[in-house]
Amino acid sequence: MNQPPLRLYVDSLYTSPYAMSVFVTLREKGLAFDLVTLDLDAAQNQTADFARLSVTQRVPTLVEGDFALSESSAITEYLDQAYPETAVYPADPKQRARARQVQAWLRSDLLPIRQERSTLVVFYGQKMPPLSADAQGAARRLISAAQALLAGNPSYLFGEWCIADVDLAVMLNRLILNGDSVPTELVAYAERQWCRPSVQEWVNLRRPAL
Ligand SMILES: N[C@@H](CCC(=O)N[C@@H](CS)C(=O)NCC(=O)O)C(=O)O
Repeated sequence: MNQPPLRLYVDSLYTSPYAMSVFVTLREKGLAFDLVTLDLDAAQNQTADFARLSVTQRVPTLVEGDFALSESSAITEYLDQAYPETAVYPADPKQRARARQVQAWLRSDLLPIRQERSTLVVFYGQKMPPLSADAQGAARRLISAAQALLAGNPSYLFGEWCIADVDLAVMLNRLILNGDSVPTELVAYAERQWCRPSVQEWVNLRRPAL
């Protein structure tokens, strides 16, 4: 395929679930890209150059020629429109909208889980203390929403794999990989998403020691 050069900025620990979502999308679509890491602890995302590119000073940021875009779900939606050959969203408009709903919800809600089960659990095998009452409430909401979305235990949210499956599996794995209680059918669902080669590639990136 003749494509403009693509560059993806991600965090140097490879722990950003948002960067992972874009990385997996690029891999699923078979698009060549350069992966550039920024050390967020050293504030490399706050340099003037990156601020100009990203607007938000956050990773992930995708650069395609003279176009740069941040916000992971905006990037994955853009890539799906610009490079439609292999889709990462459902074709059906209602299912596609539902996939966007799941992505937006995972990014805007469940804050206590994101705070108390950072992705260091998922990508560095760290173990965190027991969940607070707030986080237990968020975990209950996550589990009941996931069970409703996955009623009948399908392999994927919408019949075929889509990028929202990866995002949901990361959120479930914040709990599962810490040893928190999650129903077995959701554990099996998360494991299924984790086996995907594009996901394994991100999981197995060589991470610096902390
Ligand atoms: N809603 C954003 C979240 C991006 C985000 O939170 N990025 C974090 C890394 S996980 C970041 O760049 N943090 C650095 C900072 O905010 O200074 C997305 O989906 O891309």
